[in-house]
Amino acid sequence: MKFSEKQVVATSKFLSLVLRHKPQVISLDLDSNGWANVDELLRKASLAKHPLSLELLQFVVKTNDKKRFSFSDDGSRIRANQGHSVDVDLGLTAIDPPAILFHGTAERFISSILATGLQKRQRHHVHLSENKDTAIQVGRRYGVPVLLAVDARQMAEDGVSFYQADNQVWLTEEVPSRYLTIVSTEWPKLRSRFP
Ligand code: HQG
Repeated sequence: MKFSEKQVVATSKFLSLVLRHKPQVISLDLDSNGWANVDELLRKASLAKHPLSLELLQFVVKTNDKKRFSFSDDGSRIRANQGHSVDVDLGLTAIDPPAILFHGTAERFISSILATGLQKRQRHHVHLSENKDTAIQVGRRYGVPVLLAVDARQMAEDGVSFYQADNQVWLTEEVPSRYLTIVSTEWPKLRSRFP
C-alpha cells in the first residue's frame, strides 16, 4: 500500500468530520445535496494543516471499508454517502426494504430504545443493515452490543418509507418499539430483564 494505514484512517475521519458534521472547521462549502468541490477541499484542508493530495483522497474513497464517500461522475465533487448531521438532501428515493433489517446498539441504550423506539438522534436517519454482523459491530462502538431485529416489512406495509444509501446502509426516519425485537446480546442477563 502506498499510504500508511494511519494516514488513511486519519483522512477518513477528517473527511467524515468536514463532509458530514462540521464543514465550517475548514470553511468548506457543501451544496444542498452535500457535495463539496474537490479542489476547494484539497486547498482548504491544506490551509487547515491537514495536507491532502488528490491521490490520497482517491485512495481513501476507493478503499474505505464502509464506502463512506463518493465522487460525482466527473470527479469534480465529493460527498459522504450517509451519516450526516448537517442538513443536506441526499436525493434518495424510497424503496421497498427486505422483510427484516437489523440495528446494533449498546446494552445501556436498550431500556430507552424500548421506551421510545429507535431515534435518529444527531443524524438524519436511523441506520439499519441487512447483515447481522455489521449491526453488531456498529453496536459495539458504544459498549456491550445488542442486536435488534426490525420488522421492516410491517413498517413498509404501515406506510413508513425506507431508503438505501450508496453504501447499502438502510435508512428510515424512526423505528417505533413495536417493530423491534431483541435477537441477541452478549449479556445473557438482559433477556430476563427485558423478556
Ligand atoms: C442509539 C457508523 C437511546 C442507537 C455506523 C445508537 C453506522 C438510542 C446511538 C452509522 C435511541 C446513535 C450509524 C433511544 C437510538 N434511546 N439510544 N431512543 N435510539 N439510540 O452513531 O446507528 O463509521 O448516531 O442505537 O457504522 O450507531 O460513522 O448511530 O447506538 O452505519 O460511517 O443511539 O455510523 O458509521 O449513534 O451508527 P449513531 P449508529 P460511520
